[in-house]
Amino acid sequence: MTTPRQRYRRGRLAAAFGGLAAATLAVTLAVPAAAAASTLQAAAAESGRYFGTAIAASRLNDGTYTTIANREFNMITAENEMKMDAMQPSRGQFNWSSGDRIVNWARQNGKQVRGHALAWHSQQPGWMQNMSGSQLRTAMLDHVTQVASYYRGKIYAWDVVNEAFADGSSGARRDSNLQRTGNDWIEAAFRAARAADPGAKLCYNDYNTDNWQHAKTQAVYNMVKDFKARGVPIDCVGFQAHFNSGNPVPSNYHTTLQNFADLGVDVQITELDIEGSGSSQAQQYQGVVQACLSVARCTGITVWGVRDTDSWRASGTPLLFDGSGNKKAAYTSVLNQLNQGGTPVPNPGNPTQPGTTPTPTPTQNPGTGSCTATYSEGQKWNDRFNGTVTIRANTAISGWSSTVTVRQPQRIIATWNGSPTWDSSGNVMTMRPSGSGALAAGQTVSFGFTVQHNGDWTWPTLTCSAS
Ligand code: G2I
Repeated sequence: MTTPRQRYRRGRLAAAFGGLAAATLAVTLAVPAAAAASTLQAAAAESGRYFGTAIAASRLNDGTYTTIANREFNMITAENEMKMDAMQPSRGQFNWSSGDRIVNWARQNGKQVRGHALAWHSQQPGWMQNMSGSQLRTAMLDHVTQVASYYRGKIYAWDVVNEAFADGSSGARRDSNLQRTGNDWIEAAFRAARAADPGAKLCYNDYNTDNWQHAKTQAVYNMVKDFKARGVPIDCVGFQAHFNSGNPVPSNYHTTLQNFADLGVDVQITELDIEGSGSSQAQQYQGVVQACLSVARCTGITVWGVRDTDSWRASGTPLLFDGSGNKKAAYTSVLNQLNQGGTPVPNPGNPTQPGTTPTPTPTQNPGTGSCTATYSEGQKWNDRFNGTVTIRANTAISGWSSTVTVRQPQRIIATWNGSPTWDSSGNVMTMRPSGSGALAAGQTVSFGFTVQHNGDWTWPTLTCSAS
């Protein structure tokens, strides 16, 4: 009898040693399973998933809070600081300070960031609440572009649009000033976000979309299906997962997550909290974790706060730590369930569909450039991946240089087919041709590198500059 965790580890070993003889494989099967992980992030990482929390900038001075957050979580969402009203309090005047505090804290501690949220009917600054029509549409798209551009390269996934569907049985869009600008406002927001930060996964995020039978769930599903069919750039769907006795975890939760994943998007549990206490709360948490672990494209879980007292609904004691920072029964059930392992996430962190040939992402040309750098994925291992950059001369050029920027905690550990130099941070490699860089118009040349990813599978960002 094997546990799912052991089966998972064997799968990874078998994959890692694929191609070797069965006799060798038999030896690898004898390797004992590692001890259970002791933190949420480490346990989730065993199957390629992240475990995150919402963070409030105002609590970053609280040592108990930051100690727990740093130890247990590796994905951070700003609870309020990156919403529209916080980011652009006056039209055209952006206030990055609180958002930056959270993003910087996350990055300094080796964590990734979910951006929340670019466009939402709620938490709009006053000046936007009073707008309508094409003026509002333009202002919304400008906001999406500015914010996603500012944080470009630092965001694992953006909640591009939040809560755009109505509750109840209508299956309709929620009425809002944004909706009244035209039904295509959502796809317009996604296109603007993709253009601004091509490396971030782009999510639609909502609540009350957990039960597969509900009209709202079906309506969101149909929108995502339509977006995928028409090529609207959507990579993921966020399930907020705010549960209580009136809105319990549905028994068909796994079905919901799997059906969305089958559309070709990642699914993420983005704002999990469950009101209650003791073993009943613990069991419900376990059920949610189990549902995510059983869906290959459920890439991670975020809880909506650290301690009960940090919660937006503190009286419901909905989180994993009590007000003193002690682990609750719910914490233990989540950790144990994560330690059972799950269906491994294919290509964690990668915005393209697993198993498909990745479409190279053209970089923005830096001004004078008459060359273009495109990235394509190479082989992947547990701890590292290879990438290839193809330089294409758009006109005849006499030389080129290309920067490859990885983000902490990633590190480039090997390169080939070029002469690299490095900036002081070690994150930016500038590659130049080893010999002559002259290329005829339309000619291409490639170089490659290995990234030790340390849990972050985001593609590097590229530039190309010609001489
Ligand atoms: O309502 C729960 C969540 C539902 N999904 C979207 C999330 O963005 C939302 O989060 C909550 C925050 O947890 C609250 O903290 O969103 C609320 C509204 O944006 C947040 O509440 C706000 C209060 O409305 C403000 O009065 C307060 O100044 O929190 C602010 C900071 O404490």
